[in-house]
This record gives sequence, C-alpha cells and structure tokens, in this order.
Amino acid sequence: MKRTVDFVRGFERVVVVSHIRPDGDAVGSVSGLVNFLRKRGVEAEGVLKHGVPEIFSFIPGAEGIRTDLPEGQLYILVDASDWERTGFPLPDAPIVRFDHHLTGERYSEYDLLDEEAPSATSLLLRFLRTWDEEGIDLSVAVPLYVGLLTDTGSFKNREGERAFEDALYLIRRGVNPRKISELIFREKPIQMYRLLSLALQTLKVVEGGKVAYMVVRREFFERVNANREHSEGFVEYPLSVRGVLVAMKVEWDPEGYWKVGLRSKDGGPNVAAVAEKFGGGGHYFSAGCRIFGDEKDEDRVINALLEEIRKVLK
Ligand SMILES: [Mn+2]
Repeated sequence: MKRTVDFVRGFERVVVVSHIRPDGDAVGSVSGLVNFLRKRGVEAEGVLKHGVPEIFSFIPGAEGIRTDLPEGQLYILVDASDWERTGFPLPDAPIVRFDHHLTGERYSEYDLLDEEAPSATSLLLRFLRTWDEEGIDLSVAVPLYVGLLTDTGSFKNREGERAFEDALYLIRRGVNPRKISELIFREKPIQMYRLLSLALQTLKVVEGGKVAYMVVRREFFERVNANREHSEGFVEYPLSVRGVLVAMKVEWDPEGYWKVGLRSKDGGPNVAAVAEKFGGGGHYFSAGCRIFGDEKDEDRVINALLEEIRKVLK
C-alpha cells in the first residue's frame, strides 16, 4: 500500500479508468479517486467509455467524467480485471490496477489486488487512508460509499466485519446512508419497472428448484422505451426465489452478445467458475460473462449455461 502511494505520488497527470457499462463501484471508484487526487494538486481525469448511468449522476464529480481517453503520465485501472474491459486501446504509458476480482491481468509491481475487499472502493479507501486521511472529505467519501453499497447488494452479499467497518468510517466522514440509499433505490425511472414486468414473465425455476433464470430480450427494451441501464440488478429477482441457490440473468446486448449475470446464495456453488468457462469472471457469489453470437441463439445459450451450472452444483 505504502509503496503504491509513493509510486502514484510521483505523477502529475493521472487518468483513472474503469469498465464499460459501469456499475456503482466503477463510477464510485473513478469519481472518488479523481476527487481525492485533484485536492492533492494532481491533474486527474476520470474516464468511462459508456459514461455515467443516470441513477449515479448525483455522485460528486460524476458530471466531469469523460467518455474519451486523454493523454496521461499514469493510467489507473479500477474495478476491472483487464484493460480490455475499458473499451479503449492500450495507452502508451504505465498502468496500475486496483481491483478486487479473483482473476485478470497484472500491469505493474504496484498493482493493488485484494479479493477480500467487498468493493473496489473499499480497496481504494485503504489506499487513500494510507496516503492522507485528511483528504477523505465528503466528495471522496460519498463515491466510495456508493461503490460499497451497490457492490455488496446493500450489504446483503457480505459476511464479516470489513464492509461494515468501511461503512462506519465513511459515515463518520459525513456520508448520510439513508439519503444515498434513497437516491439509488427509491428514485428508479418508471421504465425500469415496465421492463422488469416483461422480464419477470420469462422467470423459470429449474433443476429441482435450485436454479432460476430470467431473460431480457431486445424487444422488451423497445416495447417500454427502456435502455441498458434499466435492467441493472434484475438478477436479484430470480435469486430471491425460495430454495434457489443459483440465479442468472441472460440479456441480449445490441453490440452482438448475450450478457450473462450469475449469482449464488449462501451454501451455493462458485459461479465465477461458470463465468470463466465462457471467458468471463468475477467472484464466488457474483460473476458474469459475455457470449457472442446471435439473438436467435437464446435457447442454445441458456442450455449451455445450465449445463455448466449443473456441473458446479454437484
Ligand atoms: Mn466491483
């Protein structure tokens, strides 16, 4: 931690980048780190290829995140297992990776990888506390809290103390947890529920009640005038069926692939092993992958996934 702080300190122009189709942890990591670096006098830029989802636009600094990759002396890759996930070509400058995923690429001896961290922002919090605790003001604490809250599924996905210790630390820095939860979970656009009502009609429970899945088809988005942001978190619905151990959401992405989200409950199998079979990755209880192909392949894609799920269920 200390060596990485000293390394990053040596740069004047730093670019912070995370993955395509960013979630709360990606937006929180980029905004929190950029806000901190700017206060330290570093010329920092935050980048997300697909921009900031509307639901996270309240995060301090979100409005300044760019969708193109600027020149920098150092690139910090956050919450992503490899640079390819940013959607940009490799830059001609050093890269360091701060991440909490099990798998992926190493970029430098200063990479910070901690699979125990409940979110990338939790790892980032340790980094920033090592650098200068006084720099963690509300403009840094709020984005870090958003990453922690969303990546832990509102603390449903975590056991042990760390996520709660981090939350307490950030609350003591001024974060209002009720207000942030309301902004994220009680300010949903109505299209999200219209899309959900269509997707729920595809909900199936198989494998003797242990596996549930849901499909989000292209026509659903068109029928209710929804966009890709509106299906975020849908995998929670098949997962919350009583008795289910493994859940998946299978969604057609107009860029030409099936986007698959996988979740496992306490006592369930490692879904990262399933995602890895299809070139994806993630964590034991939460993983994802992309399956390239045709929109008409829906049944074939689902069957291939179910076959791998059956193997890890044994
Ligand atoms: Mn994350």
